[in-house]
Amino acid sequence: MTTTVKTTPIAGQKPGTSGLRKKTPVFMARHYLENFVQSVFDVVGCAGKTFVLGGDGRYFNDRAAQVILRMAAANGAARVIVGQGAFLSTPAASHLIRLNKTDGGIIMSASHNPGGPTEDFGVKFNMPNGGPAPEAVTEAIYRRTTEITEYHMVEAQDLDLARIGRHDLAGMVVDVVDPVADYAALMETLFDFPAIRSMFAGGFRMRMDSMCAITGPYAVEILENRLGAAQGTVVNAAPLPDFGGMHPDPNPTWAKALMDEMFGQDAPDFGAASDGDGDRNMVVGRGIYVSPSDSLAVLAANAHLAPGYKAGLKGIARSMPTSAAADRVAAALGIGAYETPTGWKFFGNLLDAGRATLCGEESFGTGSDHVREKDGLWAILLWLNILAVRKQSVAQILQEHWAKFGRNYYSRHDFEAIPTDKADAMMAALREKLASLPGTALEGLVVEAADDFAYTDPVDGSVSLKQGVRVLFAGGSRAVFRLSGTGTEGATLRLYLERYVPGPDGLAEDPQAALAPIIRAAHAIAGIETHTGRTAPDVVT
Ligand code: VG1
Ligand code: CO
Repeated sequence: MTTTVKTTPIAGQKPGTSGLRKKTPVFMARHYLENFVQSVFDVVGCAGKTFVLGGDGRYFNDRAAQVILRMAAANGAARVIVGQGAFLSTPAASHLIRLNKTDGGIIMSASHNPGGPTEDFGVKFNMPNGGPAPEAVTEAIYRRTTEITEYHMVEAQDLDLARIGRHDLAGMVVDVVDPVADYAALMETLFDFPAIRSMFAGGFRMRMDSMCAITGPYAVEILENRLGAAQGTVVNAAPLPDFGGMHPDPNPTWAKALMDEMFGQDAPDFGAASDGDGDRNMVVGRGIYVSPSDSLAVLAANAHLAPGYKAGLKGIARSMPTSAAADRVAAALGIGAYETPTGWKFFGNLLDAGRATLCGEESFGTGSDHVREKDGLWAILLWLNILAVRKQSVAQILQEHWAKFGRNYYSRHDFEAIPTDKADAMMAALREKLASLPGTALEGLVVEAADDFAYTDPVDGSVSLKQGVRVLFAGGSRAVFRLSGTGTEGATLRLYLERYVPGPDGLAEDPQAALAPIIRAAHAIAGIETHTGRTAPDVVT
């Protein structure tokens, strides 16, 4: 039986950089999840359609899945493909959407944000191409949340989502599938598994930290079972509703145990970590950290060594705050380089149009046209494939890369939980003075240009304004300022810093030292302390 429930709009259901994210109790409050999901169905249509559903297993994932299924049935969906236990990594969900030619999917995740009864939850809609809904769609969903009056729900018992196979929910087909199998099969088509297997057989050692999040089962199956990495290579491999209290954000701060191991005595050859929903990756060599911007550039320069990319790349896209290291590779390869706003949704058109093959963000996101999300394990496997072919260490590969292309020293400084009004005032003041900045000299640097990044999508012509303030210094250094669109508490200021050194001298400095004048100049220009009271960042990556 279908019931129609009267409701009223709930303020603040505006999707951010990647879906709607709120504190879990907010999502669990009466009508909250239901209003948003009904708004999605009202905008994208539901009757007769097939969707994919899964999430990263965080607290409330299981309950939310049952609610979404009951609503899909009530709205007339024909079929929903669900990962067993309502688990799917974000890239695996993207793959299932594409593989089964469905009408899209709903992913339950707040990604790299902590999970648990008092932490974060999130929901986002992905399109039939497997990618996050573009701004026009998320805007329409948001508008719908502001006018919603009712939602629909069938009355039924919970489905047993632990049982793989076909189920019926009030006439709607629910196919519960193994969350790993199709994804692992896709990886086998892209990478030289026999070569990686012989590398492991030859004694190559790896540490993979799944941070008690969704990639555990994927990493155990692919790295240990299929590629022969030693048992126990994957740690924190069981997904937990609160991520075991970890902050599943793979960076040197939150994946500290991995960093300690990789910089310690008897470090393995290669280390990696991934985030809550499995779309991010951090890569570490023995005694050397690989910045995500460098990782994108190295992967682009070496992708042809993997079977899935042996024909070469069509183009490389990066988000604006990501360093220009990948642009230098694109120039050397004679292929297109694209600069997009932050967030994977901006890569979708370039990938669909065949303009870009590889994409990346400085925030530990790398991916390709195999799906329409960034993909943590994919990046880790591409690194392994390159290591297996080149038979060099991560450190050697990085050093040769910098020797050839020069080095883009890079760092991101995050200032978290700033009162929103103060962060907004700082950005407004900065935007006010942009026009007056060119020509200003400070800290031995001269401002060459300053603007607020605007993007015109080359495929559909859509325009996105105010995507981050850029201060460009003579000589190719820059500082970028933007406010996070994924947080759930106050505002987070992201300060992105970059300096290019062509070499051969000066390629082996500590990034924070190499960037010191730019850091000081950025603080002075934006008046970070005056506006926010902060003198030092909370997280440095
Ligand atoms: C952050 C990152 C951005 C990434 C987004 C989603 O967004 O900076 O590059 O695409 O998270 O990643 P923001 O607006 O907070 O800077 V995930 O792994 O949380 O889906
Ligand atoms: Co993520």
